[in-house]
Amino acid sequence: MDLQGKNVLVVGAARSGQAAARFLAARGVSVTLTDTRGRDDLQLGELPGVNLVLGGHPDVTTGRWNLVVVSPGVPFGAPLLVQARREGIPVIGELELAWRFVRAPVVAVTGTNGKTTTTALLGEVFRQAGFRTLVAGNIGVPLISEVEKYGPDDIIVVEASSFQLESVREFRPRVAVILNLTPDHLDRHGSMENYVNAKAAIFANQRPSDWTVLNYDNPRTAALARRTPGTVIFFSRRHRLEQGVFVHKGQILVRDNGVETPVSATQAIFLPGAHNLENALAAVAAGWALNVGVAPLARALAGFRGVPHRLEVIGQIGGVRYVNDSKATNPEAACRALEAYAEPIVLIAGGRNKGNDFNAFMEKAREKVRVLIVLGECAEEIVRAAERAGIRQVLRAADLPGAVALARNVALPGEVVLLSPACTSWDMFNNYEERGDLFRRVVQELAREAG
Ligand code: UMA
Repeated sequence: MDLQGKNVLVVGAARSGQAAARFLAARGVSVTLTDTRGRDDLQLGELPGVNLVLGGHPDVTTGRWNLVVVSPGVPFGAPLLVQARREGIPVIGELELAWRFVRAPVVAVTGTNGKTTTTALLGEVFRQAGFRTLVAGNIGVPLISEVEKYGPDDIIVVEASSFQLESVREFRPRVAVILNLTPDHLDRHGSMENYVNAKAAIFANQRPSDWTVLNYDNPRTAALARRTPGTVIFFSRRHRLEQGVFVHKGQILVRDNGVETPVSATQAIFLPGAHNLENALAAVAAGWALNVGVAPLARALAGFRGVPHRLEVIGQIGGVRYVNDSKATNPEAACRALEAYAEPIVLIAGGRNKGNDFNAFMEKAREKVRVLIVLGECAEEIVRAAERAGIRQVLRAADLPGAVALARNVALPGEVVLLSPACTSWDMFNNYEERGDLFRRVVQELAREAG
């Protein structure tokens, strides 16, 4: 991508925007970083050679700008971007910018839930297979910040969100993985169709020599087999496939051109829950596509301990297990967390609703949850769904430390206190990591007090 002599406007000065601006400035490109938020509300790092326009955006109708690079959190329909496109200025996302500088084969992972776990697990698979491996993207490391350090003999595993995929153009992973598709981010995408289309961009530029890994058990995902130009590898937890990766008699098997290869016993997978089995099947399919071999796959499945904020066990206090699932920012993810435990649960949920319905979540909670503690902007919406589902024990907390204190009071030995909010953190925190970190700190403090 020739950027010499170009004026580039980078929109959004959080992690992605700062990384993109730094990358461009280091290459001598004239770059301006802009954010609606002011300096005091941003955590700006060193930005040598970057012009800043903060507390609002510059005029894009002056003819000055040749390219706009947008952060994932900026809606594609934001007035500034609409105007830029009207002016004929190309608008691309940080992921697409990074793509133009990629030299390593890319495995990209998307889906409504399980992206982060599967991305991290695949990182482990390729490391076990001896590859220098970068794990980046929505998982928290903007791809642009590391992309140039990896060459053709290495591997890049990218977690790609619908926000990032909405603004790609030429992005073409060697392997594209779509784990599942259920309603999410509808406040931003407007409809399920738009959301699915954003996700489908992950394979839009693929060719038959590339691979598309799809969940056979999830109808919306399986249907994408008809749309991808890549070669499909299905995975299934429920069906014995003619071709693909599946579970049979407690074994993960790959069936490829009529030959069945056992990879691992499902019991050997460390992470709990049916959803993690699906993540494991997807990782096996992606690893298989790139010929990593059975041994590294099996080692990765047995050794991988999960990622922070995803069913992360913080500790035990008085026989009660405390689990941080702050990354569950939608009801579907929170339902999967509930399903992962046989013990009665004290659930902490609530935050900002992304346009989701809580009824099915509360139906599931009625089976699993003994006490529900709600907090955040949509607390009352959850309470109403809980009432409809017939959940009796509902408590309200003013904030997260208050919710943990309530949970400590009501939880009985043998139970699980689970933070699985089903909502984004954006009403009270900058991101789910901050929310999960606070939960961890508060629980650890309680554990110290308890001796
Ligand atoms: N802004 C403007 N103008 C606007 C709108 C927003 O200037 O019109 C500004 C905001 O004030 C903000 C910035 O634009 O400062 C947007 O930043 P961002 O939200 O993109 O934050 P980053 O730190 O760059 O984080 C992003 C991803 N965030 C989102 O998609 C919301 C991170 O995913 C990702 O880890 C990171 O890039 C690195 O790739 C987080 C996330 O919540 C984990 N993702 C969603 C999810 O997983 O459900 C999609």
